[in-house]
Amino acid sequence: MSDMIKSKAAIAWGPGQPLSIEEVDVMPPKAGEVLVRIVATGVCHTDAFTLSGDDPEGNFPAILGHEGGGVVAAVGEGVTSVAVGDHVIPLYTPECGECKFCLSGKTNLCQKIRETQGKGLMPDGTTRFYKDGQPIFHYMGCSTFSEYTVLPEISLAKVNKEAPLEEVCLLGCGVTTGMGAVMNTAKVEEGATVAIFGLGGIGLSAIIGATMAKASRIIGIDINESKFDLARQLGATDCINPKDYDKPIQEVIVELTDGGVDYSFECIGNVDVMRSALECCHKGWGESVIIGVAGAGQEISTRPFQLVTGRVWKGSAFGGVKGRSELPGIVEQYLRGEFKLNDFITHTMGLEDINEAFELMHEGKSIRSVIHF
Ligand code: NAD
Ligand code: AHE
Ligand code: ZN
Ligand code: ZN
Repeated sequence: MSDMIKSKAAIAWGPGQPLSIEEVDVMPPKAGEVLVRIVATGVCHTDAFTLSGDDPEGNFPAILGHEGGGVVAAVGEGVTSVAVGDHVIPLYTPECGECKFCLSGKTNLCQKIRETQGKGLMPDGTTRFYKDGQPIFHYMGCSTFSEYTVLPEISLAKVNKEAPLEEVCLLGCGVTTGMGAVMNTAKVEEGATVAIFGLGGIGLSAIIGATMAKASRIIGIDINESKFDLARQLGATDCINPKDYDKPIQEVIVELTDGGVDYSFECIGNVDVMRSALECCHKGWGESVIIGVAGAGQEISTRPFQLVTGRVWKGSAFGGVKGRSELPGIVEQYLRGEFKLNDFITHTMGLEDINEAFELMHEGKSIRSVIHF
């Protein structure tokens, strides 16, 4: 394929501005790259975080979106692992299989293209998107808020065509992240006690993971009580609103759980809550996993004594999942009915209404809005 194509896309022209729906030019995929027609994409809080201007890596103008599902429309020279017509999920955490990180077996954080990806560029240092000749940046290597997007081959998981892309797009970020943080990062075991801070798409997925892991107690914490019904349906045993207490929420949880939980997860991006999440863990062994993304310049703190006395602080990106080798299997689990995705889809809309998806998120009215192209 050698011609550029026209694509409907939502452009983020600058921080804090609504997205603008425009027609962009998409250049053909170069060697090792793939053109994908996006069928559906979720809107994750990280898209809003970058749009807000808080992301130190935010580049503008850009096409945001990183929770998509699509169909391969064309392949560049040398691409062998996917073909036209394959169903794919874009990966913001690629898997090259040959970098030091991939070979370590200790992390899913492939670094092969991380530098250019963080600059909003393809691995060769250029962009495939233009508007009236002006280059538009890629985002997280995905840019799923465009009908057509170009990705490196290593940033695509090929998945079963039976799976509805309008639902499994959520496995491109939110659901995989929450479930994976519980299963892969923390490795929650049967009978463990768990606290999950923030019951959006990520926190609710962490509840699914904790339920699958047969945790004995799953405490959901949120300041928006409208999230509690679904949290309970998915397996939360307790739902707590910190605003109902006149003492720090970590003290409440420590009292409720005879000394603290075995595992906690921060799914908000609030550094004060990250501290609470660590400090509600049991002395001697409790582990707290940070999933939420905090803005530029923010830092976490606690008394080192919290760690000296055995609590562990760690983080998780994309649930520790290696996208190309593991995501297709997670799609199969979904197809076998091991977990549901439609519970999360509170709203669907066309790309022209994407700003409404951001408003619903900020108002706390949605879990996931899914954009259908
Ligand atoms: P969301 O907006 O859907 O959910 C956040 C939830 O936190 C909401 O229910 C909100 O009411 C609640 N909340 C806000 N402030 C709170 C507080 N002080 N105490 C208790 N609850 C509070 O967001 P999401 O899409 O679920 O994403 C959650 C976070 O995870 C974001 O920071 C996002 O950037 C991050 N994230 C990280 C990864 C990763 O790989 N590490 C992946 C996806 C998302
Ligand atoms: N660019 C930000 C950090 C953003 C961040 O932490 N992203 C997560 C994924 S969030 C998905 O919704 C991630 O995977 N991080 C690992 C990585 O390599 O980006 C900043 O602070 O600079
Ligand atoms: Zn995300
Ligand atoms: Zn790699």
